[in-house]
Amino acid sequence: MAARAGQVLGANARHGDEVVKAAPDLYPHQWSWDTAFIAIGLAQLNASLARRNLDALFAGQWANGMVPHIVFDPAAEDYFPGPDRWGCAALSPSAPDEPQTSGLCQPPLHAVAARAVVEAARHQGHEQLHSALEWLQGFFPKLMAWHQFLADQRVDPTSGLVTILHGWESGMDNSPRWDVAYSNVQVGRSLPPYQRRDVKHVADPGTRPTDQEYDRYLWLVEEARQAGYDQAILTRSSSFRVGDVFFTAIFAAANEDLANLAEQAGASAADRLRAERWRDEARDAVQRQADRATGLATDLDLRTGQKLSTETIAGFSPLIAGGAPVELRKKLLLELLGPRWAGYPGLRWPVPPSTSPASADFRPRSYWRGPVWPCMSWLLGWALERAGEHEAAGHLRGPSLEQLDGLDFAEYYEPFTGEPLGSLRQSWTAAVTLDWLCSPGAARTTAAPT
Ligand code: 2M8
Repeated sequence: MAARAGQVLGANARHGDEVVKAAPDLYPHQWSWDTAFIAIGLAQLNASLARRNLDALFAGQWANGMVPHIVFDPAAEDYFPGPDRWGCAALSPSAPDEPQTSGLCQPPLHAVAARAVVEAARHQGHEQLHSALEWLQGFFPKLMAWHQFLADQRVDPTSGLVTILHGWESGMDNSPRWDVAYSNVQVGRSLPPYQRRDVKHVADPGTRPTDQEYDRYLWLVEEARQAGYDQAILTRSSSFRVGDVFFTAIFAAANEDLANLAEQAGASAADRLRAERWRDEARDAVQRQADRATGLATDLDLRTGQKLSTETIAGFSPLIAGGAPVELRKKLLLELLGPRWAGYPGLRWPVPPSTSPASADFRPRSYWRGPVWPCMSWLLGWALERAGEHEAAGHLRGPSLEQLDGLDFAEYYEPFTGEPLGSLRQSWTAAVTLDWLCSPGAARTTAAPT
């Protein structure tokens, strides 16, 4: 299985520079948080390749520190919206001319990836570790600039949550988390016409977002263009402004790793303290969103002040953020493995779907509205390992590896039938498989199926 996962990443790599695109056809460019997952998986095979992928993504970092959600491959044209529709370099003084990028960002998992790369190198001998630490000296300031961008431009001063300006920034594009916020987005008449390309790359277009949803997605791109991608304007006036609890949790987790990397990177004590402060503030913000009874955390519509209570996998954000009090962790574990989530009757494998099947919002085949995403099962398992919850992490790893045993490495899976959906041979699915199978921590959890 590990060999096949490695082959998927190899086949998805661009010739010459070995930069891995998110998927063979559907996503022919580098995506931001996909690249972090990819680097985590690649670190088990080839740490220098993992580093090169992070470097290629950060070649697209904006002058204001933002790491864009897509870095475009000029040779790959079959994705919409492409660089022309975004027009970033022409509209924003912060955007690089080369490589061309999108004008949004995604959850900042990159410091987690950087730490994974350094730790993997530590197990691969003295020379590997030396190269990894040398690389870290150059990469660490880029991570600092990225986190500083989020702290300065995106953290909402009242709630402490990270503001997102588009569902695409959450990484969970059409999740029911955003239904209320999107219902307030009025598509303007000036929306230029467009043709979707995503629907022709999947077996069942019904598993992708609807045309109505896409109109709103493209309208928000239009608003961002009109604001010249100016963060101050957009965080004041965009028709979609949400405090994203899951993004904030990843920011907290990434700051933990950033702080841990500071010394090895030769950074100042002040940098480490800054990362620790961002971590603590983000953790507090996430915990304040937790429901008293279940522990599940909610998003916040910053335009209206409305709490966005939906039963999605993002509810487990306090586990991802780390540092949750034992009581809260216990409640969330009961939920996660209980009958509304991984223990829901009739699931093909006992792993948490993206939306609880017990919720009225649940759609078993529709993208982020219900299917199981292996990358999310991995992220939860990773967070549980880090919290010392090895047994619970094993409950996610074992069934996930059974799910992946079909070797489709699908983007997402129908929770009851186990049908692979979306793109097959998706890079981040292959990457998390590699980590589950090969990382030194993997031996600790339950044995993989044969
Ligand atoms: C999906 O999002 C892109 C837009 O960014 C799309 O649907 O075209 C999401 O699953 C996102 O989380 C992911 O990073 C991206 C590439 O895998 O695909």
